[in-house]
Parts: sequence; C-alpha cells; structure tokens
Amino acid sequence: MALGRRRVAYFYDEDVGSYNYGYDHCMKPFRIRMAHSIITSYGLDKKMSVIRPPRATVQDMTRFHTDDYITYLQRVSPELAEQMPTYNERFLPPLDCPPFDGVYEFCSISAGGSIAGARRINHGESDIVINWAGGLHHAKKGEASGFCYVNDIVLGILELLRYHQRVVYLDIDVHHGDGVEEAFYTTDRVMSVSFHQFGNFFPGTGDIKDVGVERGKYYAVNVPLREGIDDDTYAFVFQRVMRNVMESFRPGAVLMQCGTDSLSGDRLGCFNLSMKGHAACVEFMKSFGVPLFCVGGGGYTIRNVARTWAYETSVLLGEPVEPSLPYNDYYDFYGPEYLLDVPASNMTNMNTREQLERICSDIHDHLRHVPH
Ligand code: TV7
Ligand code: CA
Ligand code: ZN
Repeated sequence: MALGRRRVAYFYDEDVGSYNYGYDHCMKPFRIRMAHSIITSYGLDKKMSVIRPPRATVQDMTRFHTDDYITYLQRVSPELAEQMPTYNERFLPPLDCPPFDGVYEFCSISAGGSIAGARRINHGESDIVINWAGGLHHAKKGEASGFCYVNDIVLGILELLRYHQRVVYLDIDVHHGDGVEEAFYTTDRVMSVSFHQFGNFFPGTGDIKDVGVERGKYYAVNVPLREGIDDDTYAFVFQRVMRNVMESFRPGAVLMQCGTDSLSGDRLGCFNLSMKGHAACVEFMKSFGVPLFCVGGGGYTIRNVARTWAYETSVLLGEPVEPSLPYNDYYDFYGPEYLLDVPASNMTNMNTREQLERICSDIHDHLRHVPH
C-alpha cells in the first residue's frame, strides 16, 4: 500500500454513550461520546467516513459465544437478574459485570462495529478502521469477565480470517488480552501479542512462558511488565517486539486494541505512558502499511481516554491537531488547562533495562520457531 494518506473509516453510534454500568462502576461508555465530541470539534470527522454500524445479531455473536450465554444476555435486566441468581452466577462475575439496563444492545453496538469494520478491510474499502466502542478483550465463549460481555475482537478477527490467511492481534491495554488469546491459542493463523501489567494484577494470566499450544505454539506473545513503565522504555520493548512479530509472521491485517488504562494517572492501571507515548505505538503500527483496525478497550480516567482516542484518530488520519482543545460538548472536563496532552508523571519505573532486554531476547527466541 502507498504511504501517505490512508482511507479511514470511523464507526460510531450516538447511543453508545448512554449505556451505564452503574453509578460507582469504573467502566464509563460515556467516554466514547466525549472522544467523539473532541474528534468533531477538531473537524476530523470531515476527513474520514463516519459510519453508524449495524447492530450485531444473535447469529453474529454465536460465531464465537455459546447460544445459552447469548440467549441469557438478550433476556437479562437488572430486575430479572434478581429472580434468577443461579443463571447470573454462571454467566456474570458479580460487581465487575453487572446486568445493567440495555447490556445486550450495548454489546451489539460494540460488536457490530468490529464486525462491520473487519468487513470494510476485507473488501478493500478502507486502509484503516476505528471502533472506539470495541476492544472488550476479556469476554469468554460462555461467560462475561472484567467488564466485557461479548468479545467484539474475536468476532472481528473471525471476520478478517475469511479473507486473510494471517492476522496479528495486538493489545496495549494495561490488562492481559486473555479472552482473545484463549480463543486463538491453538491456531497458527492468529498471532496474539499483549503488553500488560503483570504480578498481582487482573486477570493474572499472560506470563512470558505462555506461548500457545499445538499448531498455535509460538503464536501467542506475552510481554509482562512492572508498574511505572515510561514512554522511552515502553517504545524500546514495543518497537523491538513488533518489528520482530511483523517480520516473522507477515500478517495480511492487524487488529490493535488501544486500551488507554496504560496511560499515566489511570484509575486502575499503574503504567506511566503519556498520550504521545501511547499514540507512538499506533503510529508505529501504521508505518508497516498493513491494513490496520484500531479498537478501544479499557481506560478509566475518562478525560484522558477521550483526549487520547481523539489524538490517535488524528494520528491515523495523518492530520495534525492544535495542542489546545477546541470548544466541545464536554469542555469543562478538561480544565484548568484545556489542553489535549496527557503528560507522564514522576512515578518510579519498576522495569529495569536488564529485565526488558531479557523479555525482548526471550520473545526473539520464541519467534525463531515461526516459519517464514
Ligand atoms: C478492558 N479491577 C477491563 C479491566 C477489568 C478489570 C477489576 C475493578 C473494580 C470493579 C468495580 C469497581 C473496581 C476500583 C478493578 C477480582 C475482583 C476484584 C469487584 C469490586 N471498582 C479492561 C477487572 C478487575 C465494579 N477485576 O481490560 C463495581 O476497582 O480484579 C478484579 C476481580 C473481584 C471483583 N471485585 C474486584 O480494561 C475493558 N475490577 C466498582 C464498582
Ligand atoms: Ca494488554
Ligand atoms: Zn484494561
């Protein structure tokens, strides 16, 4: 593909920001509406195809999930949940995954964007696709996990696999991308790569030694990191690992989960990336010139989530934006500076150069088993 301008499709449903996990829950779908408002106030919507995705159907979702689980999700409501506690126990982990009002519709918007986005890449209609409502990487075949009910990413990758022999899944959310890794753990057609905080941190999986099984052996890549990683050290590991992955696997498409809980100052994550450091990963992946599908994910300091996804939209478009935020619907969230940037802090980086070199060299050894 020629470098320079890329044809970008941006999937957005106006309703997505209205769904609510509960007043005190950290996951706020509203942050997607906040990001959209910054995107439009910069005029970025004029530079891309803005598409409202068709909602995913039960048939779409059961390409990965079990019929039992999706039927339950379709029926559950806060009131009904109280009448069937044993069902909830089977499908929904308490507190993390509440049966909130409209949970099924919320999932059908998120998954609808990831399926339609994959189809756009398959048909060569876009070089880059964005679905900030996607990225719910923990959802399992028959149960919800970690704020995720329907795994839009697995559904998107299954769609990409209809047209592409090999797909890279890349996950820069601060949590391990366990649901996606598990779904493709035995196949050599998807290489799944997750960078995450590891050690006494949810979901607890993603050891560097976990590399896949059977045909999938060496097609799972895990980059376990300690607290406080900064832009420079993250870029060092990220670029070395991803250059290695792209050269050895040569995918036809990349699906990148851009969870922003890896930013400095997140309510859940303890990394120290600035907005620029996070976006540098997106820019690096864009530079390979392979069709790129960016989805959202975690991110719990919502003013910084909105800033970063808006900025990453501009990076994907190759359209520079002003450092001061234009007036937008949620302007008062961004005071007192009203700037786009999310700076890093002075927290201690618990990752040493030796540990990081070790990680890169172990992964290099794993990838030597992947046939060219
Ligand atoms: C992709 N951490 C999702 C990340 C999912 C993390 C967890 C919470 C949490 C849940 C709440 C809440 C919270 C302040 C934080 C073992 C437990 C401990 C529930 C309180 N406040 C993504 C999931 C993780 C829910 N879960 O990768 C309601 O933190 O650690 C756990 C599990 C059992 C359940 N309890 C937490 O970013 C989108 N949950 C407040 C209200
Ligand atoms: Ca991750
Ligand atoms: Zn996360």
